[in-house]
Amino acid sequence: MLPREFPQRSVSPTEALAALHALGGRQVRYEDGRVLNSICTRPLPVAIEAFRRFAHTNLGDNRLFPAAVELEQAVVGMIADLVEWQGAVGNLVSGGTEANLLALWAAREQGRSPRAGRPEIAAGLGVHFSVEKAAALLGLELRRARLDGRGRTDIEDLEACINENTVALVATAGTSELGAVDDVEAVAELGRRHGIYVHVDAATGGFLIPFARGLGHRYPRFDLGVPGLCSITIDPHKYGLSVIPSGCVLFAHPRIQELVAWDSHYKGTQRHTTLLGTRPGGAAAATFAVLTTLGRPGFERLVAECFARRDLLVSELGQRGFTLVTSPELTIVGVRCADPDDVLRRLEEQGWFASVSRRLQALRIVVHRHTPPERLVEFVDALCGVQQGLVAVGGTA
Ligand code: 0PR
Repeated sequence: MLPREFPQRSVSPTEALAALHALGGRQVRYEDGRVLNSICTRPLPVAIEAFRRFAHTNLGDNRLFPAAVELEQAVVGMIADLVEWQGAVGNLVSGGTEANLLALWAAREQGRSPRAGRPEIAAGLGVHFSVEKAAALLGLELRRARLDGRGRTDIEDLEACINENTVALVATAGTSELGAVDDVEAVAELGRRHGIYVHVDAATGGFLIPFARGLGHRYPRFDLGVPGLCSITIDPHKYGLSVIPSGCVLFAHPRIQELVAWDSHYKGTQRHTTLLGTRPGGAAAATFAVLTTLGRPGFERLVAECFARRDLLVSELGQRGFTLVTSPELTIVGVRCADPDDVLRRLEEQGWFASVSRRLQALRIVVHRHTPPERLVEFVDALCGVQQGLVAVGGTA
């Protein structure tokens, strides 16, 4: 147990670091290949080094750290280019939660009208819980539409959720639960028809889909050529291999971003368009380092590798008689189990970290670069062992 009183004596940096080193042993290491619940991974070494070099910089102060702010805007431009949102404006933020919050804040402001009634937003049931948090903070009612058999928002049901109070529709390009990709074009069309703001949450899919397309996979479009899209979330700290905290929000037009712009207290300091004031320049440097060292070929290799592993996992699961919730579009696999909580607990006792979808009551397995193919096969062996154990003790798994 670490001390919780304020230190009354000083220790050397070596001692402080030794204490941290000792703690490392109590955490799960991505490198062991047993983390199957996380969309995040160990950042590339170059990202960690870049973060270290810019650790003192603050994106909230453009006068002191113009280079960090330039790095931020370069990265925003690169990400906009990647998802074909050229000309969009945006910021690096703390993650998907802040990005979704900013987007829905802008939507609420844009949708303000003298109409009576509490403002509402509508999204599919697969929407990330960060949207629930944003709705709670912004005083928005969240209406949820059914999903189709593949975990995508049912567009007819989404339209049925729209009423005169609706200020935004949220489409997800890669749900955290199943990696499902909504028909964003259809959601944008609803937005246009009803005059409603459309936000795309590509926190998880943003760094997968553009490269997977390059490998021949097909997904719905969510580029700016789709009329009606207003903002998008894409997180470098997920499949972008950057450090935590690195999220990104883009707005289709500066006038939308203006809705969440605040004058600084100080003359000569930029207007803030993020929730946080003091923001890590280290994150901008780290993401810059990752995007430039990997480039499109590096990311395509990575995504090809993750997809090949996913296919291996799916085939191993199929051979052992497991049923999938649906065939995965990205790197998240849902597996039907009679008692997924028990399965999860038993797997965890053996050092495997998967997760359980609360809504689907299914085991959720995330494939990432830190889990090599042989580990995935071992994992399926462990899963079989656990299932057989449950049946042997009279369970119905
Ligand atoms: N939108 C989507 C589609 C997401 O998948 C997530 C996070 C967010 C928004 C929110 O992003 P931040 O967490 O960056 O604010 N998805 C992961 C999830 O809930 C977050 C995560 C990552 C959880 C690693 C655990 C973990 O080990 O599954």
